[in-house]
Amino acid sequence: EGLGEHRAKAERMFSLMDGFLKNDPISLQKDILHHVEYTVARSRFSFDDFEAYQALSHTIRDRLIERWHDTHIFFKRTKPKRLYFLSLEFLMGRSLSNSVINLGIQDQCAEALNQLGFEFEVVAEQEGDAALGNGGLARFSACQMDSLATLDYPAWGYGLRYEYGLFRQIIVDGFQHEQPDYWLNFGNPWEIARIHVTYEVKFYGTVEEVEMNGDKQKIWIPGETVEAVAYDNPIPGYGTRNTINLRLWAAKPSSKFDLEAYNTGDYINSVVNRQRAETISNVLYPDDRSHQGKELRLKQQYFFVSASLQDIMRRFKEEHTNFDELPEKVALHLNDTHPSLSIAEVMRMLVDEEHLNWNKAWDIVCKIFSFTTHTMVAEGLEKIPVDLLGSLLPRHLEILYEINHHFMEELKERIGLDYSRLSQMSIVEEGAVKSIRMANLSIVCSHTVNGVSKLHLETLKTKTFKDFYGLWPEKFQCKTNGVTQRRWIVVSNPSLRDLISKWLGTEAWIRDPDILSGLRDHVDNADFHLEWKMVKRINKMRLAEYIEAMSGVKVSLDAMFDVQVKRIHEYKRQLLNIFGIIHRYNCLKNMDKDSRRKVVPRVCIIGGKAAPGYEMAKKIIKLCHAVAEKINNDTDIGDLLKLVFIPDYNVSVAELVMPGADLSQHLSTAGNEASGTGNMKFLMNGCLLLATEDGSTVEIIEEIGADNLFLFGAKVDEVADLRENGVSNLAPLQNASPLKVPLQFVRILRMVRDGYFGHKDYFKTLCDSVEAANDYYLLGTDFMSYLEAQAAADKTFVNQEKWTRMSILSVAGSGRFSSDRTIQDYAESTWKINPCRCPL
Ligand code: B1N
Repeated sequence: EGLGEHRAKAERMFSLMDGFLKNDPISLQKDILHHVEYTVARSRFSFDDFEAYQALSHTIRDRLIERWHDTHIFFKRTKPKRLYFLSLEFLMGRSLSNSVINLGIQDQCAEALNQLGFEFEVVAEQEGDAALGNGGLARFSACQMDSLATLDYPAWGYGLRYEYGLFRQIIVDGFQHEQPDYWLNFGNPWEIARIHVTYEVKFYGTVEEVEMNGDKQKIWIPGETVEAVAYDNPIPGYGTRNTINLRLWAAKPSSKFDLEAYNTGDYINSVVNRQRAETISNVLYPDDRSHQGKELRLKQQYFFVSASLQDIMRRFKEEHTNFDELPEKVALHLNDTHPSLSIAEVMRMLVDEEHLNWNKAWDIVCKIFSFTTHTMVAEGLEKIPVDLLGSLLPRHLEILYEINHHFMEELKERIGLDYSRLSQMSIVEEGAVKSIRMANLSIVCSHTVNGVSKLHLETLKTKTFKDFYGLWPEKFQCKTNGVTQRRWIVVSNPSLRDLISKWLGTEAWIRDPDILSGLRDHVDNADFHLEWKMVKRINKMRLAEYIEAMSGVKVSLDAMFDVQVKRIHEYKRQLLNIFGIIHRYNCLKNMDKDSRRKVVPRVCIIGGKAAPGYEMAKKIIKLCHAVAEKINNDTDIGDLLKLVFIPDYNVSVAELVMPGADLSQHLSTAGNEASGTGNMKFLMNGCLLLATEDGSTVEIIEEIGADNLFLFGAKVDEVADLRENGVSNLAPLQNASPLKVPLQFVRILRMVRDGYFGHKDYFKTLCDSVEAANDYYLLGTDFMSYLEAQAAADKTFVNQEKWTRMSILSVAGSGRFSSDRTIQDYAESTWKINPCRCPL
C-alpha cells in the first residue's frame, strides 16, 4: 500500500531520465528478444536462463552506454576537476541486479522477463562474479565507485583487467584446493573493449645522458614494449543519469612491427615471444598481505600505472595547456601503495618528457597525490628490492633516489643529524636487501595520508608513522571506510529494503543513508517487530537452502545462525571461533537432558579463502572441516549444534549470507584489523555483532551503543603488555595458569593435539603456532572473555523482543557506515572535487 506509492514516485522520477532507449516492459522485452536473436544468436523462440541473462545484460548495457556517453560529454564540456582512483584491485561481484536497481528499472525488467516465462532472480543468478581482487580492500574500491557515481562526482577508476580473478576455492576432504577463475570464458557483457585506446608501456633498458638545448638531460632507452588496451566498465549511479567509468587495462603484444625479430627468420618463435607480453595482466596475486620481490607483480604495477597516467595526461592536455593547472584539475588517489610507482612516473613524465625543471615538477606532484593505507602493522608495508626495480625501471629508480635525496636534505634541516630517525624515515631501506619503502614514498609525496578508521589513524600517528606524523601532522586524516547500501541492502536483501521503506515512508535512504536513523522511532512497535522477524526468517530460509545444497547439512531455522566469513588469517582468529565451537560441543556432551532443553541451538557458519601459500590458514580450514565432521555426525547432538564451512566465499555468496545471519563474528586481536567492512554489511542487514574493539567496530560502538552488540577481549592498548607478560604461561602446557590461560582452552588445544579430530600430525604445527609462539594472537588470553560474550548472545537470543530491538537499532545506526559518507568526506576534504551532475 504505502510502499506502492513510494515506488511509483521513484519510478516517475526515473522515467524522466529516460534516454533514447525506452524502459517500459514492452520496450525492454523487444530489446531482450533482439539481443537473443542477434547478439546471443539463439532463436527468440527458444532460449534458456543463461541466454536470457546474456540478452538482458546486453539490453542493460545499451542503456548504460547511453548514460555513459551523456556523462562524459557533459564532463568534457564542463571540465571539472577530476578524481582518478588508482587501485590494483576491484571486487565488483555481479553487475546485473546492481545495474537495474541503479537505473531504476528493476520492476520493469522483472515484468519483461516474466512475460517471456523467466524469473528475474533466477536469471540474475546465472552471472558469475567479477573477482578482480582479494578481500576488503578490493570490495571497498567497488563500493567507492558506486558512491562516486551516485553522488555525481567526476571520477574515474583505473585498474587491471586480470584474465584470471581470485582463484576458486574447492574443498576436497576438508582441504582447500585452488582452481583458476576463468571468468571471461562466458563473455563479459559489462565491459566495452576500446581497441583504439591503447598505450605503449616500456620496461628494462638503460638510462643515458643527452644534450638538449645545451642542457644535460637523462633519458630512458627502454628495452621492451608492451601495449595496454582499455576495457571500460560503466558504473551507473543510483537516482542520477551519471554513469562513470572504471577503465581496466589488458596487456597485448605491441603492434609495432619488430623488423629485427622477424628478419632473424625465426617467425614462429618471435610470435610466441611477443605473446608473452600478455602474461602481465594474466593473473591476480592471491596474497592479501605479502608479495615480496616478485618481478611479475612489479611489472603489473608499472604496466597499470604507466597506461593510466598516459591516459590521464592525454585528457588533461586536451583540455589545458599549462601544467600549473594540473593540481586544480587532477586528483590522483593511491589506493594503498600498490599504485605508488605513479609518483616516480609523473616526475619522469614532467621532467624527462615535458621538460619541466625538477623543483617545478616536484611542486606539482606534491599537490596532486593523496594516499590511503589499509595496513595496521609496520611488517605489512610493501617494499620493493632496489635490484629488481633498477633492472625493470632504471630511470624510475634514479628518480626515487633523487626524491629521497631532496627529502633527506629537508629532513636534516628540520630534525638535525639524528641518523637513526633519518634512516627510519628514509624512502630507501639499507640492509640485507636494499629496498624502496613504498609507504614512506607515498607519505612524502602525498598531500594527505588517510587511515581507514579512527583507531587505525591513531595507530599510524602513534606507532607505524610516528615520525612522519611529527613532521607533518596536518597530512594525517581519518576516513572511516563504508559500504554501499545499494548493494548491501537493496540488491542483497529486497525484503528488508521493502520493510525499511514502508516504515520510513520513503525510499530516500537509498541515496541518503542517514535517514535510516528514523527506524529508531519504531523500535518498540510490535507490528514492526513481527515484520522484522519475518524478513529475517525469509533470509534464513534462503541461506539454509544454500547450505544444504553446498554441504548436505540440514539446518533448523529456529537455531541462531552464527557467521564468520572473511579471508582466513591468524590475526582474524577463526581458530578462536573453532575452539569456541569445540567448547560448546564439550559442554553439550556433558549436559543432562533437562539442561539441554534450555540450550539455544546454533548453526555455526564459517567461510573464507586462504592464500595458496599460507600454511596455517589452510590448516585452519581443515580443522574446521574435521570438527564439523565430528559434530554434525553426532546424532546425540542433533540440531543443538551444527558447523558448516561455506566454500568459495565471494561477493555473491556474501550477498546471500549477510541477510541470513543472526550473529556475526569479528574476532581480530585488537590492533590488527585496520577497519573491517564485513562488520558494516552485517550491521546493515540487522545482524548482531560479536566482536573485539578493533578497527571500525570502535565507531560502530559509538554509533549504536555498547549495549547493542557483544564485545569481548583485550583492548588495543593492553595487547603489547599481555603479549609480554600475560601468556608465556601457555608453554609448557602442564604449568598453564588457569588465570592467564584458562584450563578449558588448554584442554581443547590438547584434544586437537592428541588427534581427537584426527590428522594428529597435520595439526601439530597449528597447535605449535599457538603454543610455541607464546600465543602471539592471544587466543588463550581472550578465551574466557569470548565465551562470556557468546553466553550473552545465547541469553539475549532467548529474549526475541530484546534481540529484535538490537537488530533494528543496528540497521538504524548503519547510515554512518555507508560509503556515501566516506566518499563525501574524501571529496570535500582530500580531493577537493565538486559534484558534476549530468542534466536530463
Ligand atoms: O583493507 C580493508 C580493511 O577494512 C581491512 O581491515 C584491511 O585488512 C584490508 C595487499 C591488502 N589491508 N591490506 C590489504 C590487500 C591486497 C594486497 O595485495 C594488502 N587489504 C587490507 C579496506 O580498507
